[in-house]
Amino acid sequence: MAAPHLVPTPTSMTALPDAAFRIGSGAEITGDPAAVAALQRHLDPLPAAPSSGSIDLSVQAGGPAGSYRLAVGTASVAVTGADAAGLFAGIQTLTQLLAEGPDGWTIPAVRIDDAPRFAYRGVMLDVARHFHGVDTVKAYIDRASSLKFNVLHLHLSDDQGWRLEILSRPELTARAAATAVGGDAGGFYTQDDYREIVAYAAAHHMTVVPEIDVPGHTHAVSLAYPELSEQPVLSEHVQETVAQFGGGLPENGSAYEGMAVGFSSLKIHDEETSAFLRDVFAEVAALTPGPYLHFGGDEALGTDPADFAEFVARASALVVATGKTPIAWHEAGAADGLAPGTIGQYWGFVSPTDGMDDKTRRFVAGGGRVILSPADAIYLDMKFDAASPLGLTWANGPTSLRRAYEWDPATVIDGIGDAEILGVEAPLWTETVRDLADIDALAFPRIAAAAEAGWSAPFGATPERTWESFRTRVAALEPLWTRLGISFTPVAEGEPA
Ligand code: TNX
Repeated sequence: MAAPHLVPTPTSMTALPDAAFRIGSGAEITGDPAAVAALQRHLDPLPAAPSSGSIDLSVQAGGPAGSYRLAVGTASVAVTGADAAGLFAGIQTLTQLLAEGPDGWTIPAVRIDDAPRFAYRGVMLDVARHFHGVDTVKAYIDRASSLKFNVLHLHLSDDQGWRLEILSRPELTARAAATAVGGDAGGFYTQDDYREIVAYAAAHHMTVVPEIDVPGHTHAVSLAYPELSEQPVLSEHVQETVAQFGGGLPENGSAYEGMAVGFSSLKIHDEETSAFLRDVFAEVAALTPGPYLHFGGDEALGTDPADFAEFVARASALVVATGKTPIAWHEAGAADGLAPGTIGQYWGFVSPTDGMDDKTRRFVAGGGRVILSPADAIYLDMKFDAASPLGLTWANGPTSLRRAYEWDPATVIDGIGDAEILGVEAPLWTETVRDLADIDALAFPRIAAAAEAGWSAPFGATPERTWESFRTRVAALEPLWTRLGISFTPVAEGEPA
């Protein structure tokens, strides 16, 4: 019996010799009502056909958090989650097992025991460089949750726009949300929109992590509250980016439509800035049921290191005061005085450079853990080959599907192994990404490699955790992705021989 093709590959799977379970859209599904509805949505498009038995979806406390067992026989299907998230994960597996053959749709006879390696399995969507509306975000939640991601990090503010309504600071969306990179239309989420995203994510067992990026990446604030902003620092890097990508130099008070980074900063020492952060963090925290609030801290290139350290220490304390656990990009690890337990998000390379690993280790010394987003492996906004029409190349050139796959979270930073790693996150920055089709073309199939890094056994630890196995398994998902309307890049195209 050849084993079915699954991504992320499960902890253990036994293909059974029994005849497959036959299924049609009218199949009888019993058990947990939310799970029944979730599976029903996947079966609805199938043709009506007699099923060979019933499908039961239930929660039975016992196994590790997020785990499930799945048993498919000729006459019955049972998915048992250790909790609701585990059951939902099991349904995603079931969806991948559905296959169309000469006799209609079937599920192969199989037993699976499966549990996630890491608790935090994230995707990030930058809705600041280009705004992506509620429907696009929901579509990305559908996609990510089908691969067992359980965190959606939204990058809600940047130089090019402020994307979340803040009632106590109304000028942010009134004056700083209308445009995007390249002069494209902007947009923002009302608080109701945001609640709708949070609820949709929760129904897909995903937690929303909101990011308000400070003290840099804040040019948009200068349009709304100029008194809070320093003048742009026009470094050589900024000038080079403008020369390469266009967009003009940033000027306070005018919308920024280019792609340069690192030129903007809030005023570090002003009490007004602290009051601003207090107001913004309070509203974002109140809207967000999840435990985390990300305060950015990356690429404050024009800010004096001592000022930066003072600022991120204060920002982390202000996040703690809202009752949330702070997350920051790894640069913030340089600061003494970060709130204990602050989580660091590493975005250096698979082989760390420039002391980025030192900064990341400091979060662990402070009682926090680490999220790994190595840019030259799982930045989904990198081109997959030099000819990709979309994407950037700064992270060691194009990132092939193979490079996205061949790394392991526990070997990126010395001293940071599974115990110190909260999880893995695949960011999608959107300087070049305008709509869902662009998102799909860059994210798929590489997002599947990130899913496996977050869920499955360590790279190389099992025969399935090899490039050869993954390449076959991920290509086998293409018919499912087609059915789901995903505009993926074909595996063969993303991975030239
Ligand atoms: C670096 S990664 C950034 C973003 C850019 C991205 C483009 C990080 C924390 N900052 O501001 O959008 O590169 O790939």
